Order: sequence, then structure tokens, then C-alpha cells
Amino acid sequence: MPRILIVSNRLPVKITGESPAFTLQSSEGGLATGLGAIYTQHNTLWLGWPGICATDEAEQKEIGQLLAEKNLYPVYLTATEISQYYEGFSNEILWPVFHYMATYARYDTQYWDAYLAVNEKFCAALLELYQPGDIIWIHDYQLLLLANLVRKEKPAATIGFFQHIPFPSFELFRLLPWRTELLEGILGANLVGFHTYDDARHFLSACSRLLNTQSTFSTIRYQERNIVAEAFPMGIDDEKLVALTNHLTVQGHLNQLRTDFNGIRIILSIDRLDYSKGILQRLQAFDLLLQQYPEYRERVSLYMIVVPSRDMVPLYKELRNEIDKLTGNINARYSTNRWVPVNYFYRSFPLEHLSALYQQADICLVTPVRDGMNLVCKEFVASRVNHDGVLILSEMAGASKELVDALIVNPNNSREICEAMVTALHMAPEEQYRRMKQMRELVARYNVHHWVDIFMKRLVDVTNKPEQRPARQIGVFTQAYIRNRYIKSKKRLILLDYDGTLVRFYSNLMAAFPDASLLSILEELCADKKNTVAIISGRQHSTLEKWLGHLPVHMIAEHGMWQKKENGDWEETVKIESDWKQELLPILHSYTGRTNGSLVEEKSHSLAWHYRNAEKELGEYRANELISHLRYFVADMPLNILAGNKVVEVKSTEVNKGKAIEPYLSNESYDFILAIGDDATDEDMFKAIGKRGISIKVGTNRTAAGFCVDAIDDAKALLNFLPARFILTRMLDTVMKYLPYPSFIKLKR
Ligand code: GDG
Repeated sequence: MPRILIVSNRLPVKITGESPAFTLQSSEGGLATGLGAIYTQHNTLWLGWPGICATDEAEQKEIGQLLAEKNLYPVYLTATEISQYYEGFSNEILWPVFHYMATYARYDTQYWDAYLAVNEKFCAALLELYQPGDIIWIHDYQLLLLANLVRKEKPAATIGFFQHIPFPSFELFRLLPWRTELLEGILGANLVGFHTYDDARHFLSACSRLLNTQSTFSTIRYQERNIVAEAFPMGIDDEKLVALTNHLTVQGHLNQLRTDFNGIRIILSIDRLDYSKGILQRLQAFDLLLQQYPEYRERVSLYMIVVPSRDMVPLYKELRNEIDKLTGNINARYSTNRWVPVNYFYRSFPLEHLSALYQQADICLVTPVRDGMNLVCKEFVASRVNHDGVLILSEMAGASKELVDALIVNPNNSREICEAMVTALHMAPEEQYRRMKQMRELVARYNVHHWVDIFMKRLVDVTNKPEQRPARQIGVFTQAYIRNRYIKSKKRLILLDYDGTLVRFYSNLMAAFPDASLLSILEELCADKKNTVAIISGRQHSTLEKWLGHLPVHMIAEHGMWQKKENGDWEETVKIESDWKQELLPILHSYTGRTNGSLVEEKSHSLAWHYRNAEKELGEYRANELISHLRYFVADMPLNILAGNKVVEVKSTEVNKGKAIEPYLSNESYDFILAIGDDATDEDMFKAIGKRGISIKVGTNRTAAGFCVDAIDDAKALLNFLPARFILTRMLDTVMKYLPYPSFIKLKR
């Protein structure tokens, strides 16, 4: 297991006390809570700012020792760096722009200089720790330049970058004066992760518009490297929260809350102090509730925790003042001797206290105006071990894409939030149970361990993927050489994909039957006793049989699931369970529901989502989203997700065209092997053949195949030409006989 070097602006601890008695405490905040749970369980070092500006060498040494015991390594920052890099560039420029509040941004060039300098400082500290083979995992918007700085020094390093806050749409991102540098910084990574598919899409779009990058699905081609950008929705340590519910201290807090609130229902709100969290709008909605529904006065209280954060930034100071004012105003208007409408706390609480609140609250009100993910809502769900309580969640939080059983609201619409509170206060226990059960399953399944595992697996996967050399275009001479090779050989194997290779795509799947010209090419090839011709397709076997069953061609259907035997019967070659199909079908159907013109095809051991008939842009957008969604969903299942030509297919890893042709390849007597295909599923076939045969990709030169042709007609022309008996072809053969093979066409015997 390689070492993982986590790098983030802050270490996941706070240093308290004074020299010589410093102590460490876990710190609040999404990143610390999420990764803090797992970093101790892996071979992991964590590099970051320890939260204090220790200038004294003795102090630094003492803190360094304390941290090193926990595999934590400090990067010390000066007060000016904190003010300009962290409070300035990160929180007065990047944070507002990335949270769609660009008017709050202050584009100060000094901030930029400090940002660059601190990223360089992190780079130097990281390189001191780095050993070849380590995996570097950089976190968040404070370190957008770091991946590329490291890449310049260590070109072969494995670097992942995860952004915890949203990535804005291009129209917002382009406002940044340093937009190009920032993108280039991120592109130093091999894998770039975001919480939601929309964030990943915005990033891909910014790269393509500002840097002119090419991207296919989630892979960006930039400066001769591939960078993958995908969604990895972050989870929480749900088991820890569940275990906490029985904790003695938590039970104590619970009893206290029950006594204090004695029948008064609690609406819970927990956030860091931040304008992106929609705290003021939430207070307005609560105010509206008390105005419009006086019957809730003395019956419902808002329990609002605001954790101090960035309070040195002027905007945050102002926000705090406004929250204080509005809370005071509500309390002044409605408080009675036995009831306070808003129980407001401007401080942080121990997790045990939060756990009690999560359990005791009737409603959790999470209404950020923008949030990368939001972990509070997931923590609330995990703590509801009795499957009760209602979550009201903003549609602007990344979590709303997953927790669809919450009451979803627009955080700027105080009337809607107010009505959602009323609905929640009246929600029947059965309905609460149904919604909470679904959400709990989801939170448990996609927990923080799952998040780390799949990010790491994907990082290793994308980093180790060999760079493909562009395939050679087949011209007249190459064609002639191939024919020469063909003529000289004694036993030939010709493997042909069907759709996109021999026939064009049709809107109607069943309209792609072979025309007379194709049938004649196949007949001609089959007529030669030296040839074994096999059609190897993702199509269902019944369809292939209907269209080509009368020809003496070998046939492999559903990427290898079915094979036609010598006696003409079809045989299911791989025996595997396909229970997973029932689990995935609803997901695929939900995409069909949202994408006019798309359809789901259920095969015996695979599922395909076709979007050929969908509006082009929408189809591609949804296909990417689906792939991203499925990749997360099937991470623990032995399934492959394939992006074909206008189709996304999920199938067992046991089945692919490479495996399907193994029995043929094990026959040593073939001295001429030719394979032609057009999409991702054919790549397995090309890889299996390797240098033993001639592989040809139709349509693109980014392939494992050795050669490529532009179009189906070129592939058919080649197949037509191989056995041709025209005078001219024969003359050409004679010439070719005396010319040596160029190296690229020499085949391994
Ligand atoms: C960023 C992104 C993304 C809160 N109060 C106390 C306390 N907390 C803990 C919560 C939760 C965490 O802080 C807050 O996490 P969020 O996700 O809600 O928000 P951010 O801090 O803004 O996090 C966000 C996240 O990164 C992860 O990627 O979800 O979108 O903005 O865990 O429990 N913890 C303790 N006392 C408190 O009073 N102990």
C-alpha cells in the first residue's frame, strides 16, 4: 500500500494552550470532519497549516513534535500570508466567485502574489516529504496551484485534487483575472474530483473555453497528458454518528434538552458563519412562520448554532452583526416568559452535544444559498436511528442531488421554506419513516470510506493508464501491404464488430440490418476456406441470428455472453449472476425519464442506455452524468461501465470482447489476424490481439488499435479489397512482393 500524502490548507487539528503545554484538538469544518475519520487508518501523512502563526523556533519544534506523533506536518504561515493568501485571495476572491456571489469579490493583485507564494511554500514542504511511489491528495480551493507546481518538479507523480466547494459556471469563473493560471494549476493533477456532476461539467467547460482543451467524456487532453475530472460525492462517517447516539454524555445532553424544551418542537440549524449558508434567509423564513402561523408561537423553537469562522474578514463581521440583529429582533418581538423563539449560539459545541441535538430535533433546516456538498444534513440523517424527523434541504446544496427524500426548497424563497416547515411539523410518522429510511440507507452506503476508496482507486487507475499513441491512418500503401500479408497467409482470422463498423447507426436500433453490399462482402470472405470470419457484437444474439444467421460466419453476441456453435445453436458461454440489473434498472430508467428520445435496452447480462435519438447536447450531458453516477454506484460491484457510440453500457467485468476472442487467439495456426471495430467495447479486442494481428479502429485515432480509418465505407472498402481478383490489384501485389514490409506492419508470428 503506497503512502498517501494529504495536503490541505488547515491540518485537521486546533492547537490550544501555551508553550510548553500545547495540546491538540480536532477542528470543525467539513474537510476536517470528513477526512479526519480516515486518515489515521491508512498509511497517511497530512500536511497543512496548524492554525497558529508560531514564529518562535522552540515553539515550532514543540508543536512539530506533537503533530508528528499523529503523522501531521505543519506548514507555518506568517500573519501577512494568512491575511493575503487565506483571508484575501481564498476567502475574498475565490470563495465568493465560486459560490456565485461575485459582487463580494475584491480582485487585489497583492492577494494573488501571496496566493502564489504560499502555494509555492506548500510545494516546497510537500517535496521534502515526498518519496517516489507516494500518492499525493491535494484538497480545496486554497491550493489550486499546487498540483501543477508539484508536477513541474515531479512529472511522474500521482496527484489527485479534490475541490470541496462548488465549481462555478464559466460565466462566473471567467471573471477571475487569474482564471488561466488557476485552471493550469488544477490540471497538474491526474484526477480532479468534485462533489457533483455539475461542478465537474463546469470545470470541463472552463478548460475547453479558456485553454482550448479537448475532452472526451470526463477526460481532458492537455499538454500531452490526460486529466480526468469527475464527481465523487463525499460521505460522512455514519457509523461513528450512529455509535455516538448511545454514548453516555450524549444521553445526558438529550435528557437536558428534553427538560429544557419540554414539549416545544425543535428546528435545528448548524453552520459555520458564512453568507453562503443562507442563515439570514433562514431567519427570515422562521420569522414568517411565526407571523403567518401564530399557533406555532410557544410551540416551536429554532435552535441555531453558528460556528465562528473567518471573522477577521470584514464581510463576515458584517454578516455576524446582521444575524445578531435579526435574531434579537425576532426574539424581542415574540419571546414570552416561558419561550424563546430563536435559541442562538455563536460558538462551537462538542460533537456529543451536536449528536443530542441531531436526535432531539424534529426538523433539520439546511438551506445554504450555495454549498459544495453540506455534511450537516448527512450527519442529521445518520443520527436518526429511529427513522423519524424531517430534513428540509436547499436545492443549492450538493447533497440535494443525493438526499432526494428531503423536503427540497429554494433557499431564497422564504415563503417556500416557511411552508416546508409547516409540512414537516405535520408530517405523519409513516411518511417520516419512509423518507428517512431511504436517506439513511444512502448515507450509510456512500459513507466517507466509500468516498476515499473510490477516489483512490480511480486515481491509481487513471494514473496507470498507458498513454495511447495515435493510431496510423490506413492509406493506399498500407492497404496494399495488408492485402499482401493476406494473400501470403494460410489461415486467417477476421474479427468484425457490427454497428458503427459495418453498418451505420440508425435511430431505430432494428433498422441497422445488413444491406446487399455488406452481405456480399461477408459472403466473399467466407467463401475462402482459409478464412474464419467472426462477427463480434454487443447486439442480442437473436438479432444477429435474424440478420446473419444464413451465412457461415462465426458469431459472438452481447460482447461475448453468447456464441454460435458449429452446429448452428447459440450457447450462453459465461454463467454469471445478473441480480445487479434489478438494482440499476431504476437508475437507467430515471435518466430515460429526464432525456427525451433515450431508451434502456435490457440484455441477458448487461444494460444499455441509448441516447442516439436524444437532442445531441442533452444526450451527451446526461450520458456523462449517468456514467459519473454509475461509477459511484457500482464501485464495489464487478461491473464495467462502457461509453460506446451514443450508448452507455453496464456489464459484468467477466464479459468483454477481449475475453471472448481468447479461444480464437489460443489457436496458434492463424497467421493472419484482422480485427475492426469502432467503439470502447472493441478496445478490449484490440488489446487482446496486440502485435499478433492488424487492428483497425473506425472513426478516431485515439485507440489501442494499430491503425485507423475514417469511416465505415473505408472499413468495407478494405474488406472488399482483400480478396479482390482485379487485374490492377494483382499487378499491385506483384510490386508489393518485392518491397520490404515497413516496420509498423511486421506482425509477430
Ligand atoms: C466545506 C464545504 C462541503 C459544525 N459545527 C460544529 C461542528 N460542525 C461540523 C459539522 C460538519 C462540518 O462542521 C460542517 O461541514 P459542512 O459540509 O456543512 O460545511 P463546510 O465547513 O463549509 O465545508 C461543504 C465540505 O467542505 C466537505 O467537503 O460539504 O460544502 O463548504 O461536519 O458537524 N463540529 C463540532 N462542533 C460544532 O459546533 N464539533
